[in-house]
Amino acid sequence: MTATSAPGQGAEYAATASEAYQAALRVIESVEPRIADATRKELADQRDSLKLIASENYASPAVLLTMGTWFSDKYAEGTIGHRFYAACQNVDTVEALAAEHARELFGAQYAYAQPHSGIDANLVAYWAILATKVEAPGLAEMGAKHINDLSEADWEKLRAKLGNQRLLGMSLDTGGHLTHGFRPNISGKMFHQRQYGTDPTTGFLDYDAVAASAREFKPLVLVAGYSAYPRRVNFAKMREIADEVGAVLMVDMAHFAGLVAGKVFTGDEDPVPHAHVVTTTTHKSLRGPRGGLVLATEEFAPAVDKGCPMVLGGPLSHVMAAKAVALAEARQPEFRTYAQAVADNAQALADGFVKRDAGLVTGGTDNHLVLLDVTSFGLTGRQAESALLDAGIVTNRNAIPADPNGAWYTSGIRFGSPALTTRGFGADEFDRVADLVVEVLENTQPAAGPNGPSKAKYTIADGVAARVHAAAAELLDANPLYPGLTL
Ligand code: DSN
Repeated sequence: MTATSAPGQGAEYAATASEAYQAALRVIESVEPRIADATRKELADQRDSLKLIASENYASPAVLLTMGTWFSDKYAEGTIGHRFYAACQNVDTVEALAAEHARELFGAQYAYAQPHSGIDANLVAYWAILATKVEAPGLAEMGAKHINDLSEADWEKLRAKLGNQRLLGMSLDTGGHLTHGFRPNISGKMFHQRQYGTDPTTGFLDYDAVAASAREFKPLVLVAGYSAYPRRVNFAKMREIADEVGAVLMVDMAHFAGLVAGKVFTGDEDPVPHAHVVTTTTHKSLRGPRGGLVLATEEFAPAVDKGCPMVLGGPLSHVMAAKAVALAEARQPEFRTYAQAVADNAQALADGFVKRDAGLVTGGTDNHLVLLDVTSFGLTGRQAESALLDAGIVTNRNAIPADPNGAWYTSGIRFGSPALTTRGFGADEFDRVADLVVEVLENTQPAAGPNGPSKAKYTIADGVAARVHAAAAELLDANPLYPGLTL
């Protein structure tokens, strides 16, 4: 395994993976050649572009191959050793290993590997909190042991109580996630929600303002964590706030789980010792398969363990197997080197932007992501995203705090370092990436629209996209994706 590249075990591992994929594609091709073609093209596209989407990465061949097995064919609703289907002994092995690796890696009391995605993990967490803090005491008050024993009238009372709880989370435009109480998302519908933001001057999280809002609103759930906030969070402080108002602290670490696993975030910045419940996806900086995970204290573990049937259906056993493989990789010492490089590289990218006078939300980063305010180039996020794509740079547009262009066109571009760090990029390459991004944006203009400048259309000065594409190709060729893998 190299220090920062996709974890392989040298040339033999790469050659074996290559053979495996060649064989798999021949099998697929014999049934639906267009899918084999699309699969080859996807690898080529991922190889030939600068992937800077903060929530993406490149999982190892071992992780990817683990997903393509007959575990996909097995139903296993229930939990380890307690299934609603027969013959789940091998799924039990898989799920127990995924949970064990997660507990050991993060130092958690309990881990649940079934959620199919981040939103599923958050739903399991919300309903586990409601079950523990509202349903269980409500049942006790009514003198019942199980909700099925309640009269219709009592059940309606309990349902009304479950649907009348409060959640305080970070707002979408300041970097929170839509599952943290955004009204169009179910989290904003099932809870009375209030959102906290960042300081309008600095862009940093203002803990005093969060505390003031929590004191006034008295939420059952305080959610910390982010998708587009380029700074670290002090989870010890968030726990103090939660304790003061009697709230449960839930942390969604989907974006930075790799930095927690790799011990870049420790002490007050590690959510696991401070939160009651922690959720994550497994495919972002953690570099595993696409899926979710919940960590919990013993208090919430029994309710989280009932994620199925509470919120989930049959677990994706093939993906749980791949989670176990990815978590085993993340427990290797090399993963710490990788995680530190992710943070160092994001810093190099931010420094590269700052020295080229590009405006950054909060002025920099101390995690894995950088949020560029593209109004400094006279562009919307949509125009910047498209122009960068023309030059082989894959990013996503993102709202910035109090975004004048709204959530569709936006005024920001979010960059992340996890994927290119996996390819082996270091600080010099990330500085060069900043240079290429600025070259594209400085040479892009909004096109004229019927009522003034368009928010979507743009023009790039002649030759710039091709020149940047060629320069990006040099960086990519020097840091190949899945070296040794030919299709
Ligand atoms: N789509 C993920 C992200 O990009 O942050 C989270 O939902």
